[in-house]
Amino acid sequence: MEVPRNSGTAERLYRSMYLIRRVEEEIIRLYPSDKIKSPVHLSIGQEAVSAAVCDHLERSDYVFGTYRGHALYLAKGGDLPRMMAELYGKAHGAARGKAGSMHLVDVDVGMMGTSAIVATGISNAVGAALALKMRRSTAIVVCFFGEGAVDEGSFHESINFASLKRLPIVFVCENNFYAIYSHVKDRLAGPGLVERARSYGVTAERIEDGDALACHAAVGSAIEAVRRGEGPRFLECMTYRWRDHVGPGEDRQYHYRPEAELDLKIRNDNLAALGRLLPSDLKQLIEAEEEARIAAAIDWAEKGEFPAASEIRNHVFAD
Ligand SMILES: Cc1ncc(C[n+]2csc(CCOP(=O)(O)OP(=O)(O)O)c2C)c(N)n1
Repeated sequence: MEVPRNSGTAERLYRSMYLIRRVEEEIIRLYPSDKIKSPVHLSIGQEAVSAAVCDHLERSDYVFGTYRGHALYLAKGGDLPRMMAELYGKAHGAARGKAGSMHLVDVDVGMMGTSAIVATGISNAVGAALALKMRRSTAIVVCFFGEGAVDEGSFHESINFASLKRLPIVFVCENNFYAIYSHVKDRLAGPGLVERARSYGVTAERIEDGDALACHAAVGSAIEAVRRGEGPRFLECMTYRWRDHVGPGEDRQYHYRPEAELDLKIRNDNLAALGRLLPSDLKQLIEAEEEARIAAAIDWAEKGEFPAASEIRNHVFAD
């Protein structure tokens, strides 16, 4: 990994990845207190993908994600205090305290929502891309999902339609190898994920893990192609989750993945590698600024009120 001549990219990526990492470490710290009233699916280890993709996006671009959505929400510029309040189930949370970690949303910055049902966000994202195209908007859509979603019918229907209509959408598949505790090689028939996307006439590429700046450059080319109107792209971004599928804990006790595999990924931490490229005073400044934001967000979440009982039926169904 080399520092680009414009080291602003490394700085922005480090700030975004550091924020995601530290917010999730705070979630781990707070979880035993039972103040967080929501299941959590952590992205520690996977920060580079959301940070790299969102660095190329405008506020007016849309993103759709999954229950593992903290990283995407934060990288797209979602409001941090409202995210923490949502995890606490508070009335001033991103979804008024009614949705929790798996349904983060901040439409003001184009974070259109996340879904707990595997692959369901993909068809929503394609619908949004169709709407943008019909309105002749210059904005694009990026849809995030895990490699498990590529086994679902919704993925195939959606990518076929997006290709047919040449919609302005990037499909970002975060391949962390495991769907819960099942390895991709035990689930995937055929040559691979990229080949599946290509079979629908979509330009597709695999981006290796381990170099946030290389990931940033590769996703940037794909996003620019979509912006030029060249139709959808599919990116298989290799990554790795360090923690359990769900919850704040480690999962070594389940023995579903080799410990050496996990240890190697932790040793080759993308965030630490990126941090080593920055001047130490700049790195410290970024960290101090983000720590202050995180502490303020937790404080705001803790002080807020729970929703009133009379709110229970509001904003659940459309009027
Ligand atoms: C349609 C559907 N089937 C099954 C589940 C249960 N489930 C929740 S997460 C998950 C694994 C998904 O793995 P992947 O798409 O690779 O994403 P990751 O959790 O690794 O981010 C499954 C099977 C679900 N939520 N929705």
